Amino acid sequence: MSNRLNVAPNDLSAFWMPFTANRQFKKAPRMLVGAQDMHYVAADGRKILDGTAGLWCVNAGHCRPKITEAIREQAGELDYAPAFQMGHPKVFELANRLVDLAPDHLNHVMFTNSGSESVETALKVALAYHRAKGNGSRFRLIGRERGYHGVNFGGISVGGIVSNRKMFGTLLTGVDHLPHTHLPAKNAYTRGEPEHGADLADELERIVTLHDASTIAAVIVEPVAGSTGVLIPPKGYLKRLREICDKHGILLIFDEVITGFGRLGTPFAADYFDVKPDIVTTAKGLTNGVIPMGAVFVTDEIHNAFMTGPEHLIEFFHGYTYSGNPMASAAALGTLDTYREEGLLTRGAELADYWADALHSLKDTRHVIDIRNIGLIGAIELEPAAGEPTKRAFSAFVKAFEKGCLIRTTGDIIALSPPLIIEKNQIDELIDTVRTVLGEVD
Ligand code: PXG
Repeated sequence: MSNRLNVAPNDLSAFWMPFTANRQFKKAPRMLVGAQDMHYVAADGRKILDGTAGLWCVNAGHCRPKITEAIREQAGELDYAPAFQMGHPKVFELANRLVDLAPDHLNHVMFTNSGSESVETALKVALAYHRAKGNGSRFRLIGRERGYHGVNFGGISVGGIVSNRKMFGTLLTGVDHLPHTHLPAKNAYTRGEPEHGADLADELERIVTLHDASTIAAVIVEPVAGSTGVLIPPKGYLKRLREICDKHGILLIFDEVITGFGRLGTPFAADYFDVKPDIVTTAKGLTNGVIPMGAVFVTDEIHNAFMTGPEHLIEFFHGYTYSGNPMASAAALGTLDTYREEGLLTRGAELADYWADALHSLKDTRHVIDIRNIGLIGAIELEPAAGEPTKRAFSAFVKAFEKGCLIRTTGDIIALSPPLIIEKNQIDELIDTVRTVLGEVD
């Protein structure tokens, strides 16, 4: 570890931190100064067990050698190549590797720099696809209550988390929302996919009846809703959505920014649920979180709809300066190598039962009102403190950090999503810490 370990910045006010209680943080900062495998190192030198894979992204664990080396080499070889009208070999190699890994029907990929950009890209592809096919009247985008699709305008429009939307005016027009699938009265403490709620997919029929199918371009959902506090789709729900979309010529977009790259014990959630989305958005685990990058997968049908007209013309007016840039491409290739060599994209399936047992052992712990799990994702929902929603979970988060574990909270829900390299004794440590912390918070 470097000798910078104990050096704390002396002024914290300049940096307006994202999605952070800035004033609370700056009074008692939680600084991370190092990381290796399953652990962070805090500024006071303590090792912190990472129960959240950073922000759901460090799937292979921290500072993995293949990834570090790939970045180091790339930085000295080709730093940047223009993304438009020029190419470099690694981005093509990456695209090939990714479509090999993705479900069979997804054969083309575009690159972005974040999950939010992947979502904007997917929504724009959906609209433009219909227009290219002569169906320009399909302009509506359907999201879902409690959905999280990043923070850009398209994403918050189809998203369904009120605090992410309410400050920002009219958003996109022509958007409607499916109901969320959280049915605690019927499904509390379910292991894996809940029994009740597949019929909520039929709400799409109601939306189609209201707006007419000829106005609807796409439906976007997270296969497992993450940020809102882990809502696992009821059995049969996603297949039903697919059927209704097919019936009405509507594209189905899976936002796999969290579920992509092994989180459920399969490479993608589309594999886990055996559903074929038309478009899949990813980011996070694509580069193990090390360098920002996202990827959007599409079918041949969508891709080929654009490959018309004179060949010297740009087919799709969209892209970013850093789309598929060499450093991110190298990081992604190093990440895919690491996943493959260590079998990480299916390791979640091997650990899923142990993980589920450990989580559900918290059932009778103080404050707990529901526990949910799938793959290597877990959620522990707490009874909110009277009159002070979110405070109890936030206190648990702060206390867990003091006790050497990084957990994540959203509202009064603790969400856990450790790196896929976690060992069973570390699962025990994480869950025991949560148990202790819940015994201590008011
Ligand atoms: N879609 C989904 C499904 C996501 O989970 C994004 C899009 C946006 O990705 P970017 O890279 O633009 O942040 C996300 C991001 C949390 C948490 O703790 C979740 C996300 C980001 C930060 C925190 O739940 N998801």
